[in-house]
Amino acid sequence: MEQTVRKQRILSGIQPSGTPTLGNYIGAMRNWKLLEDEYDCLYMIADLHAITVRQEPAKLRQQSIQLLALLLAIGLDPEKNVLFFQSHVPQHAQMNWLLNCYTYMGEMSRMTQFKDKSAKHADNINCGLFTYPVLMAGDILLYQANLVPVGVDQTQHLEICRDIAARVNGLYSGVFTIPEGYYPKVGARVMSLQEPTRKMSKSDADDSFISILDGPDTVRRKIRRAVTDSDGEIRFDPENKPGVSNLLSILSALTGETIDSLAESFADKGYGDLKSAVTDATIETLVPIQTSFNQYMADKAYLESVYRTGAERASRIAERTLAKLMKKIGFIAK
Ligand code: AQP
Repeated sequence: MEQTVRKQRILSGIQPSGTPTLGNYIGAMRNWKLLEDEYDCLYMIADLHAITVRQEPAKLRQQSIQLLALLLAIGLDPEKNVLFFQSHVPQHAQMNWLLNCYTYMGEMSRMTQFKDKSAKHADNINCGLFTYPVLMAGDILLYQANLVPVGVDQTQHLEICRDIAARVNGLYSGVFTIPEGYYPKVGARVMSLQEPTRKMSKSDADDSFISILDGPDTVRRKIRRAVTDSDGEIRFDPENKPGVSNLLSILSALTGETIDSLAESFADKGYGDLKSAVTDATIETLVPIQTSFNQYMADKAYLESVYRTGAERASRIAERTLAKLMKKIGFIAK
């Protein structure tokens, strides 16, 4: 008799806190496409996470719908992948409360993203920013995800998710699958063009990142102005030459050539040559995505059908896990 083996499940997400950067694309989004046949994938637009930092309502709506169009534009098939808005699946907020009661203040206060973002938004250090990793843990655990494809900036959050899952399983056996991180080999941490010792972020100053929707002239200008150093030598040395190393990593991620072979072929060239190669590779990557993005944005009814179906499919899975945990904790079933 033929047996059907359930594919391993993947959950990942991205916040609509701006337009995705080349870092989001290389570190996370483009890998999602590579996984869609082998895994059972759910990709979420993490709008609940986005409000840990103040968002302008009209802009948040616009960025959210644009992000959905971008996920389609990078080639994600909405039949194979469940694409949804986090706020459309209420189980995320419910699970968040439950898991908050199984997470310690000390654990949260060690999170580097909390420290970074509190420093950046000193006027709005809210409780949501503090418990962001608990919401994220719930996102993953609700779907019993086996793998979570993310950039390395999320390693600490993923570890906390695993700790919380193990703790809950220790109290009430067999509730959650313990997930593993899935990191890209190249480009897991794309750095800012202006401050190459910090990661590239979509909510930072405009010149520090390339947005997926930047046109060729903007890409050219931003890469021309990217910070390098004054010794003029092209080699991969992130500690002493963070700007040049970042450009080499981006080029490697976009062209598929190894960093070593790129460093060798640029060894007797200047920074201008390296920058123009990075510019060409970036434009070549982004233009087809932008063309497809514009087509999806012109069809709002289609986008709506994708996110409605996505929320229904996600909700069905999430409800099973939520109900299981609530029963184990001791709540009376509805
Ligand atoms: N610079 C980066 N290099 C590689 N991967 C990155 N990711 C983010 N920045 C880089 C990965 O992108 C995915 C989605 O991230 P997110 O939007 O959920 O949150 P984030 O990590 O906080 O991304 P940003 O761009 O820095 O957003 P803001 O500015 O709003 O905080 C994740 O898998 C992340 O690892």
